[in-house]
Amino acid sequence: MIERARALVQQSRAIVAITGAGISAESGVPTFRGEGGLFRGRDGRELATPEAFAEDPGLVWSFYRWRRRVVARCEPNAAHLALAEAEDAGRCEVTVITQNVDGLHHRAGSRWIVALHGDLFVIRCSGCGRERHDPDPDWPPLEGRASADPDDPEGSVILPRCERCDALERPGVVWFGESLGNRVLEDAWAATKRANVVLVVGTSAVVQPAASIYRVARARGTTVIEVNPESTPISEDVDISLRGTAGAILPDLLGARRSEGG
Ligand code: BV8
Ligand code: ZN
Repeated sequence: MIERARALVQQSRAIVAITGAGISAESGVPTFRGEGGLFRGRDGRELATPEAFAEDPGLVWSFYRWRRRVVARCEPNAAHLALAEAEDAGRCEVTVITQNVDGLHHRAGSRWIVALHGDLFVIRCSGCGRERHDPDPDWPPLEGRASADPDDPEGSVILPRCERCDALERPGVVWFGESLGNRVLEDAWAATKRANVVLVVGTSAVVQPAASIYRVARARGTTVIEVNPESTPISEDVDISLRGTAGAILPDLLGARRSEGG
């Protein structure tokens, strides 16, 4: 199967990789599920909602501050690097359509990125919508003292306000119940239509509409290859479903040099 998948990828002129939390698992980024998905005992999916932010913006900002700090310490892994190197080599067009908000594809060097769900390091005003990039993981600032755990001090954050209109600033991500920007979905569909091969990497294929983007490729007879240690709801529906980790399989498929010591 891997030989067939590698041949299809190597002869492709345009590759799309649809990625989820699993591609960042080997970098140590906690996914929403399992033990990593809890913050102060709350399920991450509960906190990633407009309702939670309206009810307790300080708790939601503490959650995102914690994730910014954890992610800032993580490094792109061999899978991110393989995609960036394939794009850089110019042998074929590589577009990354990611559900992740950890910024690791960008830090790996990928440039054609469709960030479906936004970015942890983008801050948006909940009033006027002004967006800015803020790489400082120690932001928003804390009031009072930090506790023993510097990643999650008990002290609450100072709620950030927009310089322009004084409304509360929020994380520049798409929460559950919020619609994705039309622009990102159109970009995702356009890239997927152009692709000869679509890789679906490290996603449980549950969250919509991200989980259905690959269908655009299926409808056109484009080859879809899944990479995941576990089977998912789309495993039966794709051409090739490779059981394994992204860090092991992507460098093999994309013919990239292994990262130093990777
Ligand atoms: C919308 C940003 C409506 C925030 C995120 C019922 C049915 C269908 C849909 C719904 C429904 N009820 C509600 C909905 C809609 C909802 C949804 O899909 N809910 C799900 C839970 C059923 N969707 C939405 O709300 C979306 N908006 O629908 O709007 C609308 C329409 C019009 C007008 C107004 C409104 C918005 C969804 C976006 C939410 N934001 N992130 C933040 O991060 O803080 S979602 C977030 O969770 C991620 O971005 C990602 O999308 C998702 C996590 O999923 P995965 O990435 O797949 O990660 P997961 O942990 O689940 O799986 C990891 C996988 O990796 C596993 O398969 C594992 O085996 C594998 N793996 C592990 N290790 C490795 C590996 N793979 C490879 N290598 C390894 N080493
Ligand atoms: Zn504003």
